Amino acid sequence: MSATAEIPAEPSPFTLAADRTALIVIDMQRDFLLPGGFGESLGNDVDQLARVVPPLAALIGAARDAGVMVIHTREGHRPDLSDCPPAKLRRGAPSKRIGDEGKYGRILIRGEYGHDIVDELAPVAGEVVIDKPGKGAFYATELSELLTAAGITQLLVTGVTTEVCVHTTTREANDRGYECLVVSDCVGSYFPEFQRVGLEMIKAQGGIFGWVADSAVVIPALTQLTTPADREEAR
Ligand code: C5J
Repeated sequence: MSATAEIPAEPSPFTLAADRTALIVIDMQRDFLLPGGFGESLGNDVDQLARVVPPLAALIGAARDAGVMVIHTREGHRPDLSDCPPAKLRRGAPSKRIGDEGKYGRILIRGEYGHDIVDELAPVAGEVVIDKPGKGAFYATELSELLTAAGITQLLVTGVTTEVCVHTTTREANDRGYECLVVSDCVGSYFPEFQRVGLEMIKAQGGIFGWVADSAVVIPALTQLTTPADREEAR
């Protein structure tokens, strides 16, 4: 077993350290991804997000096999909306707002069907799920303490949407000193242009707040961190 693996990322190679890395899966929730859900009610093309699911499922599987910590997040609020700022509540299409009844229950409310993670990417026993009221995963959550306690210094960042919660979380993490590699085909935007530019922004200027690589190179690096015996043991 090797403790590190080199990923041919942009703008420069990224050295993945097995025991210091966590995979963070941001907001792969039914409300954002499923037809008829909140995301679609805002006029978005949910097919743009659906394409993230297969490569992300493979990446999560590789991280689990490598013993890399997997952390899931969900954007949402308490049923009484006490943690939802009025400015956020007022935003969006007037027909459908956070807390309103939607196709999958009350929109972005904890405990509702739509608030939970899509079946294909469901957390397994022992994986942490962080409920966050904001776009960034560090704001008003226990994420920072969790990562510090686990000795994590690198994040593989995935999920939706690229230009909103993925960017906000990556920027927050970068400012806190984490090395962030955003996995390009495992993040998604409703807007192809935002996807393209969102990824460009991360790796521009010498990697101004992160690295970018696709799962075709990240998965083999994760696999390199394990031996077949390790993988067998992890099952
Ligand atoms: C948005 C998110 N776009 N998870 N949330 O409102 O990116």
